[in-house]
Amino acid sequence: MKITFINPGIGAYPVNFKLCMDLAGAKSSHIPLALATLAALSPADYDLRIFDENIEPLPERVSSGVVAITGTIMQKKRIFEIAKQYKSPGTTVVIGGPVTFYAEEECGQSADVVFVGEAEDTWPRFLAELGRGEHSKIYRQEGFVDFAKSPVPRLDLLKCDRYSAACVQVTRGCSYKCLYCDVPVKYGDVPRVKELDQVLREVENADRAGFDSVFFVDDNFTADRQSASRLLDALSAQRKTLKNRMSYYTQVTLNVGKDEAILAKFRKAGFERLFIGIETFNADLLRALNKAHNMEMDIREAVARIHSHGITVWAGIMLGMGNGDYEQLDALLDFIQTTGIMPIQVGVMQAVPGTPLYEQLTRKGALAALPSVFGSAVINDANIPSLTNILHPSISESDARNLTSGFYEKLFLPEMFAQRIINSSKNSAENRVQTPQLTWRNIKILLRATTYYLFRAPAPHRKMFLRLLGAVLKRQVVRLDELAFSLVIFKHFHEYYTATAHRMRQ
Ligand code: B12
Ligand code: SF4
Repeated sequence: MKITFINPGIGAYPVNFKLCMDLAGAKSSHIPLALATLAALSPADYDLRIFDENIEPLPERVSSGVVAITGTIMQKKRIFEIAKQYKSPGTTVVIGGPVTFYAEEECGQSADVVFVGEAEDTWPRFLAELGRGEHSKIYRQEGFVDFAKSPVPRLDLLKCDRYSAACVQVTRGCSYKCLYCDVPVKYGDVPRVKELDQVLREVENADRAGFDSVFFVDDNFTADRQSASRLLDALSAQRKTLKNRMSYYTQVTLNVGKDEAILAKFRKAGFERLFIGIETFNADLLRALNKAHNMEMDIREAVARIHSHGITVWAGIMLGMGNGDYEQLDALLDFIQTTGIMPIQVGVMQAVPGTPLYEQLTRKGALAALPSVFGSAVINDANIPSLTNILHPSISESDARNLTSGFYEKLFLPEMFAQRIINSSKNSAENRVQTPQLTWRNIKILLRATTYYLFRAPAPHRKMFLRLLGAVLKRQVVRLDELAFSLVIFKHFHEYYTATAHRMRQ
């Protein structure tokens, strides 16, 4: 049996770094882990191919028994086009992935078979049933799979040299219950953890495949602190045995700031960045979002503490949470500047079906009827129906758009960004200089970034680059590895948020 797995192409989004891949020397930032996992769940003697439209054109036609398409809600339109393109009498077209959580019916209209939820149990069952000619239309995971059953993903089927980073998933689920978040709902509120040995094997595979960077894609890496701590120790020990000097990053909660021991372990294991949903500095809002764990210590101090371990805080910030947060945008900007948070993902809050927030707002009658439940999840599409599906009595849609777009523009002004890098260095690990590893790959990235800033970038960006070089000479910036990274991603952030702000105003 031949199976063709497909990851549909997607435009620029805040954290897919599409607009700086030219500097990074890759076609796409992260591997499609779901497809490599599904391939590993398929019988080894099947003819398996993975195509990722983000790194290569898709074949015009495929002569495959099964075409299996993954994707998020943002890829929906393209998923359906591809499903249509490959539909033919001898081919079973299958759609799975996060998109099916929210668009199950639509997916069912485009595909022969739809998978909802995790597929470690359902995918092998489907293949067996297909072999007997008796498969179902919908495969739905009831409850949660035994995560120990999730196999080592087949990186050998990916064109690894076209990606910046590999992905490894250690846990699924989160025991917190932030009001707006679908992770505990979709993946469970008791974290499930993969076997430590398997995680190490997956990292080793990434190393062998030539990666020097791994994103641990857990929604909350320290959800089970004990096993996270054990894994960090094991990763530290493993580091010396790897071919490449690995740099890691993952997602955690802000209260990691009060845990000096685990921060030291993160650093020792090679973690450069931690993505943290800070969302807001407003205590009332955090409480309303059921996110009091962000206030277990002073938020500024928590950020400074993490920076002091030589680890970059990568913040998720949300707007449109009500209670007048739009009136506090200047204070929010000041918070971001003074804490020196460089990479930031800013979004407008939406009520995702299945979350406590969605239930609450439905009861209150505060949800707009939109063509897409997500409103701005399709912000890159030509017709943005609305910023969000949440109705705010205190602010009009046009005011919200103006304020949000103004905020986006200011956040990635070159002078603001440069100052943040300098501010973040103030706390960096006793001002210890950290240099990027001088591999041929990194040298090429540095050369590309330097050429870009000196000769191709707009004048204010060149000025920012020169100011930062000056700051390095004055030892105001000491994390040179992170500076190189920041200069690369700034191009993406600036272009993305400027273009989005522009579209929002239209
Ligand atoms: C890693 C990650 C990324 C990476 C890499 C994405 C990539 N290469 O695909 C980066 C950082 C680039 C990224 C970007 C974004 N992401 Co993201 N990301 C994730 C994250 C944390 C892990 C995904 C992952 O690899 N999981 C591990 C694999 C093994 O699990 P899985 O994908 O769920 O697959 C399982 C099942 O779903 C199923 N399955 C999946 N596909 C298919 C296909 C078939 C045919 C079948 C049968 C089964 C099946 O089988 C798998 C095994 O059980 C998830 C959160 C999460 N917990 O999953 C969010 C998540 C996928 N991202 C999300 C979002 C919103 C985004 C962004 C828009 C954020 C932004 N504002 O910029 C962007 C753009 C999306 C894009 N596709 O480019 C949302 C998607 C929401 C939705 N319902 O569609 C998620 C679910 C987070 C959330 N809870 O909201 N993301
Ligand atoms: S801590 Fe993060 S993953 Fe956990 S419920 Fe809150 S937002 Fe979701």
